[in-house]
Amino acid sequence: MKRAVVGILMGSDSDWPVMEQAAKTLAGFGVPYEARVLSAHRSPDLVRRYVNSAGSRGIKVFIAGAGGAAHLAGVIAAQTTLPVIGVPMESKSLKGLDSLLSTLQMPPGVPVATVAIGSAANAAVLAVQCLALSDRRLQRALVAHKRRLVASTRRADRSLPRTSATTHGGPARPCGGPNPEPRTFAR
Ligand code: C2R
Repeated sequence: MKRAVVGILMGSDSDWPVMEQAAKTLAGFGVPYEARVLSAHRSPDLVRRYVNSAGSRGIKVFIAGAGGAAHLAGVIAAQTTLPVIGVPMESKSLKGLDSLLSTLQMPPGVPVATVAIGSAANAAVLAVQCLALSDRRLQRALVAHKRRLVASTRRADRSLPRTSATTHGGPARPCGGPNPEPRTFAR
């Protein structure tokens, strides 16, 4: 088995259903990773030990997911020169705004590249983009990824009712807002 190059860390195993999306996305790009539950609050020494040994073990990028007072990504960033990508978890009381701000609002000199709330898959794509800077295979895989995005958007575009005529005289869009202009341009 290849050595992990991405460390996926999370503050609790309750974060795994979201962080699993990062793992699956990395696997889709053929990027080896390791996933750990480590908490800056609950197991600070383990975080320090993990981060201090990560670079020499081959880790090149960290993805850190945490919720609420989400300090994990920042604490990792404080102790490494490797890039740290933060995933703010959606939280019950504040819907993830607490996680977002505590992951994102780092002091000057210690950045955490923060993705949207719960966007673990995007964190993985960003990690792949970091790795692709020195990896031609991953550069090609990212180009293919962009092509898939275009193809899926085109499919969605084709399946939309185009004009009021195609929806039997009803509104072109359901619920509420003003009808959009009929889209009559050629594809
Ligand atoms: P539990 O579900 O275990 O109670 O955890 C976790 O990321 C999780 O979203 C609730 C939430 O606490 C978060 N947590 C942090 C940190 N450690 C755990 N924000 C940390 O070190 O930042």
